[in-house]
Amino acid sequence: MYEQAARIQKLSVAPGRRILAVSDIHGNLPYLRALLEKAAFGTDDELVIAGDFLEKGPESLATLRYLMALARQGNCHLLLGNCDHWNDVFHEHEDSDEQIVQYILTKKRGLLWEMCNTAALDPFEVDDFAAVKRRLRQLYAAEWDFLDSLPHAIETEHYVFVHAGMRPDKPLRAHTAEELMHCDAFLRRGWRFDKWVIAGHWPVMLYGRDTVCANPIVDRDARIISIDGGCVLKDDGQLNALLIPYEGSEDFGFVAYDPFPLRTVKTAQAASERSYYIRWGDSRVQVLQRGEEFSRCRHVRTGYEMDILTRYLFTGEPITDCNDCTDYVLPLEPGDAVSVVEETSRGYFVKHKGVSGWYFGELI
Ligand SMILES: [Mn+2]
Repeated sequence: MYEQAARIQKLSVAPGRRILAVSDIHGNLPYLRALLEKAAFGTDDELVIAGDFLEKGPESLATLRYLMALARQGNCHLLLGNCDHWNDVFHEHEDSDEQIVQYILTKKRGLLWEMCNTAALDPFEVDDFAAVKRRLRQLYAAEWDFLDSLPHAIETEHYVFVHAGMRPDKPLRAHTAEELMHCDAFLRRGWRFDKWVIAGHWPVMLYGRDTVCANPIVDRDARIISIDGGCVLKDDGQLNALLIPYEGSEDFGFVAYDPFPLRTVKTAQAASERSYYIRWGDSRVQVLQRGEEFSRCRHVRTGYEMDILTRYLFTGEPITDCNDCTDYVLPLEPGDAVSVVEETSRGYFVKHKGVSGWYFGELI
């Protein structure tokens, strides 16, 4: 379904206008609103939404409509990610229907689920999904037309914005949609570019080794900027806006939003000498001792042992997968601001400047 040639949109940015890039909102409208407010997004800025604004989170339809309204103002530009390609699915013939129905019924969220609910169509009663598709196409014509109009990449004079990545060995316009939307671990491929490539899709913390950091990664050798802060997908995730002061600038900054309450560190704490980050895709652990609040676990692949919040374990089995977690103890000074992700009987799991870890002292 993605074998089609990628649609590329050229964007010319007037001198002096700031560019903001946000990716992977995943239906989290409150984060998006708060982030744009924090970044003081206004009519003098250009905003690029680098795909995956839909699915996984709670408000795909409202997020889509909010972005449609911003786009009508003329300074918000969206491109499609792998979670936003529903329109292409709609144009496919019926072989894909069964998959779509399965997706809706197992996830019970996402754009189609919300559209069905809003239109009082019961997706559980579906036996003629082709008819449901026709009905949704009629009822939400404006939304589908808007999605239909979106490109897979946006190119300015100095930057290429894509959802997941691109190849260095061919021009942007020679890519398929699939190549731009499904390039996993883009930063790990050893590719370098002439123009800066700004991409989401792969939560940036997955590039970390033993610690968890949600801030954008600017790789100046590769000329790649990875911006997905793990919004919706990670318990301690955030929504990032990359800030480019003007077209051609390499003075990249960012603002990030997460909803966790801010507190102040009272007592200093040194960093742990070792730590590990158990993450999605490599999260199989053996439960050595299951406790009420924490369980002692051994990461199966590496043998690393740590205590994990018991509710982070996916099942009650002795071998199970778990939420992303770390035992890293953050280096902190009195007066440091931290946001509190988890409050436990042992201490706080916090974020400090985008880095997640434990704090066992007192907070003000
Ligand atoms: Mn994606």
